[in-house]
Amino acid sequence: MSEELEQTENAQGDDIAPEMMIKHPLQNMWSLWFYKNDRTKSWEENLMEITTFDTVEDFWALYNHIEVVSKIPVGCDYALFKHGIKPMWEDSRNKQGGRWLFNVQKSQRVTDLNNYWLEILLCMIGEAFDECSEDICGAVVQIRNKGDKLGIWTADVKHEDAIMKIGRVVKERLHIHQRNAIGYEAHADTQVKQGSSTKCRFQI
Ligand code: MGP
Repeated sequence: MSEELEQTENAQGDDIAPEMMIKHPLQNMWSLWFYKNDRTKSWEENLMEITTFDTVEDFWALYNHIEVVSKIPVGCDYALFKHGIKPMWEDSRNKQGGRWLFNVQKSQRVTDLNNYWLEILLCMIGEAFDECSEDICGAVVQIRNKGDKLGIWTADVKHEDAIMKIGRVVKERLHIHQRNAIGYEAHADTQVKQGSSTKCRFQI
């Protein structure tokens, strides 16, 4: 009986083309994080690692399963980081780094934010920055009443060439107009900022 079952399984397997059975691997393994805005907990306690994937198919399964960014509650974040890097300044692979920051007006939450976020995810998992993809740590989208934010986190503020290339590629892929400048902030500056804005190390 068990031999029959084995044969049946083999017969079924033979009918499926190999390319339909093998998932398409990504160059890196990625983890999705969610930051829940719960005032009774500390910032770090509110941060949860949801799941990890390393194939194209698993990325889409996850993306199609979770709530789109524009519908998550105000005060919450999604973050997608290379597996093993926590989406926080303190992680050893973020410590020396910073982020390109895109401020997205509230009115664009419905029209543009979901597409911007998806495009950033595809740039990262598709390694769209060529040799500079090494410098990518991850990205964060933050839903805020004062205006939503997209941050692309890179490894080292001293790697100017990689930072500039990453900024240029993202700006182009998001179709951000030339005249709308974006800034790159060092995490070290963001952490000690006074007031509402942080000085930019680079602009593009
Ligand atoms: P935020 O959530 O990045 O931005 O940081 P928000 O809510 O728009 O607030 P604003 O200050 O930028 O106007 C809010 C607060 O969360 C920070 O002031 C920190 O207290 C905490 N926080 C944010 N990050 C990214 C970190 C982090 O990486 N590590 C730690 N320890 N706290 C963080």
